Amino acid sequence: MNAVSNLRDEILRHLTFTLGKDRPNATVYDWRMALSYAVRDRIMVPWFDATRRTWAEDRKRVYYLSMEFLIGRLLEDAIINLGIHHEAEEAMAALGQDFRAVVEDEPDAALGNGGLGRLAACFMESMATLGCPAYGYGIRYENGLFRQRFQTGQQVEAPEDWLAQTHPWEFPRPEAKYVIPFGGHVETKGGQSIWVPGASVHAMAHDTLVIGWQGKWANTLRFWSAEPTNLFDLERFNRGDYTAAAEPEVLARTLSRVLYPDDTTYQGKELRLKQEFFLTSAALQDILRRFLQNHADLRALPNHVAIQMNDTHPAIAGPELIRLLVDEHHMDFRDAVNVAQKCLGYTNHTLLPEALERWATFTFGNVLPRHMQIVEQIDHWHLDENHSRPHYVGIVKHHEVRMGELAFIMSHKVNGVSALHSDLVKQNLFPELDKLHPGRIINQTNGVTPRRWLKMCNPALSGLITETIGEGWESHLDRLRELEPAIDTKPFLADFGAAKRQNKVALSNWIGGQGVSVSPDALFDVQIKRIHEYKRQLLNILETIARWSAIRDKPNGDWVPRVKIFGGKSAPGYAVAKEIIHLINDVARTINADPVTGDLLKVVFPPNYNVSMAQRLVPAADLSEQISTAGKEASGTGNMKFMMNGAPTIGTLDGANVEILKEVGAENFFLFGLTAEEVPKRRENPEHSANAIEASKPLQDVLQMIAEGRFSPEQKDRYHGLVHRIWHHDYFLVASDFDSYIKAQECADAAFADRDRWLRMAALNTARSGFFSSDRTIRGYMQDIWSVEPAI
Ligand code: 26Q
Repeated sequence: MNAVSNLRDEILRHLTFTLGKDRPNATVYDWRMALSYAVRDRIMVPWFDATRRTWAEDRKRVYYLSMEFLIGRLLEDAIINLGIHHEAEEAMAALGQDFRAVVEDEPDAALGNGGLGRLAACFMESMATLGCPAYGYGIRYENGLFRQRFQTGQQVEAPEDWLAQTHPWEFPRPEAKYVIPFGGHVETKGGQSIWVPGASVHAMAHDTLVIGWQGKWANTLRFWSAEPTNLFDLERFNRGDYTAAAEPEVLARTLSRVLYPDDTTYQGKELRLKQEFFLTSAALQDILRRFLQNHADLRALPNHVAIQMNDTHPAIAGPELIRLLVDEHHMDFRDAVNVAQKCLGYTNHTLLPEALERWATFTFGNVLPRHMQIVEQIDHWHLDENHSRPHYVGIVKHHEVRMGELAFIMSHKVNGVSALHSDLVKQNLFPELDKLHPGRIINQTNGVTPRRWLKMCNPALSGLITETIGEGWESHLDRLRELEPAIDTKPFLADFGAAKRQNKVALSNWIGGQGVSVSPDALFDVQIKRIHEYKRQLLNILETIARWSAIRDKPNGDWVPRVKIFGGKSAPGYAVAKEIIHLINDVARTINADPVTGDLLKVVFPPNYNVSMAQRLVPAADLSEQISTAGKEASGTGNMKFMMNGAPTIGTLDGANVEILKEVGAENFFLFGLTAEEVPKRRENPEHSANAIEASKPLQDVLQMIAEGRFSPEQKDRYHGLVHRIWHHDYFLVASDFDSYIKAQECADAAFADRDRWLRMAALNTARSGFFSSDRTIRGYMQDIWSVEPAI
């Protein structure tokens, strides 16, 4: 009771003295801010303690460089990790406020596109939980990932403005500011290269605190915002060059303005390269400054600093670190390469050729002339060391700088993000470099934080877990295995089913608020992720149509009611993905209005999928759709969230699905489709999709319905192009996997109809999900890549 009234008093104090609001006039926003400040106050002591101890013990620090941190909401996360959830709820109730409404008033910080950015956020939380001294470095985009609306079923983008309101979780650090140079040319004096930049901006730090589980440790997530070095170039101005005089300011205003919303097709935009250098240079200058505060010899840097590159986006870190060491600290080039390699690690997240970063040497040389020289020097040095290789793969080829090869050569470890993916990185992406540097490529299977993705988003199930196996599982997720004996008992399964049902009822109400009524007794089948051809939302919607058609043929059949839930954004310029969104919405409109199928089939696609929406959908899911073309999804992390929350997977042998299947057992997983080995073989037959369609009556019928305009009566030929592509250019093998997918879906229906069997499967998914905690992943990075010890 005392704890509650203390917190209540602190909230009121902030309402009055920080926000200047009188209770009767306070809005939800005011209450959220007051609660946020009261909670934030409690993180200060662990935060300062952690920083002080790291200094005092001169610990090695991890620096996680990422262009994306998809952190979502922070208030409830802080409350959960501080262990004050009950106090906070009761304090808000005592103040006459609805805790959920207050917490949900917070806008998501959407500084990322999807998996890669969310992984960075989970890693930050796990590093804080494990007491790994770490800094995240990112860009403080003024506009995060765009907001999505549907207009006549089509995606429309609007700018996102998370900073429109005060962001209570950051501290501006005007004293932490670095000059970031761009362009210009390089002069040589006495054998030394001197970069004479043509422009520069300032990078200014904003620190966000990251609190670990139980508040035992806290780290810093440092976001850089760009500022003009001088508002107006007076010299140019006085020469009468008025517009040019404002250029530096324009560059600064655009640099940290917006997140690139494309997560699969690399476009080679100069501004993107500038953003990447901006982040990387600011981070490295900050790292060296911190190191030099209590060390003198930069050759010792690798003993104190581990730098992880989240994909190739910060891969300019290699050349930039060498530049700082050689040009500014007068280290010998070979020594600098050696130091940089020992510090750097590179995580690869994709095999898709269209996503690999390559910069035209023209662009690269214009933006970073000194780095262009260094890249060539690295290339020559590496070639010298490995001459006589028949298939030598260089960094610069065909007038392009290949960032994957650069990151590989500059790192002491390169890792993939699932067992299958890491094998494919070796075999397909860097086969030559793997032979030159055996052992450099390793695997670190992704994970997700169980604090946000189980404890916080699913209080019903978390409560049952704690009742069953006691406290402490949140940071020792392998302990979920202790649930297994209970799974064979009726009362536990009944409670497990009740928790799931509670979540489904809550979701049904929310979906009802969006204008579609769904029954919580139906099977909730969920596919939420970015819209991409390789992820095959198309396969899912084709199956939906086949199901609709089958029910209509036999309306009194013994059907298992389904709700198909989709969520996700398409890159704004990705026309094919946008067409798939349109089709899903058209199909939803048609099916949801059909009285024949009624509650037997509903399709919902709530707009603007984001982290907070995922926290709503995942706990209520019965079935997790992970149906990418085998070999294309590096890992997936949504798959792990569903598993933890007791939703079995229907999926292909792709990414981390392979490991999920291994952990949970084949009898608790709905497997279908071609394997990563079979996929390229199938493509060798140019008729593969026509053959598959001709062999499948249901697929023929589905394609016929779409082509006839059944779902687009106002424009009957709307999907002619789409249907034509399935027949003749089906690169992602939707047709080839269709029948096998239908069968797997029928197995899911049959399993769901047997309630006890289903509950057992679902509960076993939770019980066997311990491996997918990001704590396990981070321990792997700490041991195999960073060589750092936990401080707690
Ligand atoms: C590159 C150049 C220019 C502009 C943008 C980009 C860009 C941005 C984001 C390229 C790729 C991304 C994001 C990739 C991504 O999210 N990959 C996912 O990473 C997850 C975490 O490892 C995996 O689980 C997913 O399988 C993988 O698709």
